Amino acid sequence: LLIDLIGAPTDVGAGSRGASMGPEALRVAGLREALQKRGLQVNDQGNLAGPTNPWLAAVNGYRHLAEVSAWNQSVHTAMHTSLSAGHLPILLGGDHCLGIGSVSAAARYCRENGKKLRVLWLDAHTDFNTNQLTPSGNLHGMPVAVLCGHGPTELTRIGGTTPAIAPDVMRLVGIRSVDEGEKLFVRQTALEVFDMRYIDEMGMQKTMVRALAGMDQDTHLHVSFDVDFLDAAIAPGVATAVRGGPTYREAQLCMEMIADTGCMRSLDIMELNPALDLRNGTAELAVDLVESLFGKSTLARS
Ligand code: DIR
Ligand code: MN
Ligand code: MN
Ligand code: MN
Repeated sequence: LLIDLIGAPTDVGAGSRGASMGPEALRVAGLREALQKRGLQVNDQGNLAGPTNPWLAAVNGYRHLAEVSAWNQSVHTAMHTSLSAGHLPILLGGDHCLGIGSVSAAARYCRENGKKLRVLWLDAHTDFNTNQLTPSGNLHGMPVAVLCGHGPTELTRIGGTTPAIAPDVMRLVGIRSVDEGEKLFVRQTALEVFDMRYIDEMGMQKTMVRALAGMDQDTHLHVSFDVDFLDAAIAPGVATAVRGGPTYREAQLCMEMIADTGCMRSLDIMELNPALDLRNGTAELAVDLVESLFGKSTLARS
């Protein structure tokens, strides 16, 4: 299995600057070396290029729509090219608006190759806002809605078919911050959300059994890991930290159970903000968790 690292150094979809430094922080934290230690072949493609962050106010409920569209077009093409070569792409974000390009690429690859898609969205937020519902205009709060066909055509048509995905391929885990208008839309859409109360009551183990249920050898699992999924106390290097998230142990179990399926074929590592981090510790934590995603375990496995 060949892994492609694809850097997307931008924060055009975020409400704070700094996620643009995420790809390099993950490299400095040793992402490539950690994967190589797992016996994986890694090809670091370097960074995609795109427009700079103009830092303007929202227009019609969207901030930086043209820039977000340009970055997502590039991400879509790079992810789709990697998948079509039979590789496993890892997108190094960059803010989470780039999940539009990434997940639409996985969806297109599945359509073209007769595979079933499952998307695991690990996040404190549902990212299901529209320009009508958003409190911020920041497009990193909208990628799940855009992927389900709700948003501007510049974004919903990335990947060819609109919508890129049906809502029933999504599983959102770790949720604990949903905006008021967004709540109703999430319920109306019947998105499958495993929020923190669910994890509190059921435990991470049962949560992941359910979130991963129904996959088989023909399923392509895309994991979109927003680093703010993690509890704010262990992951300060994100712009929208929310308390009450998964602990280190819960996050490890989550990643280990994903690895056990053997189905993961693409991954996003998003929203890491080195400007807010402490000595790159959140990047190092993300790398530690990615090792588990690729099968690192304490004991030898049979
Ligand atoms: C908030 C923040 N719901 C918004 N979203 C974030 O602006 O739409 N998503 N941080 O990851
Ligand atoms: Mn090849
Ligand atoms: Mn997110
Ligand atoms: Mn988030």
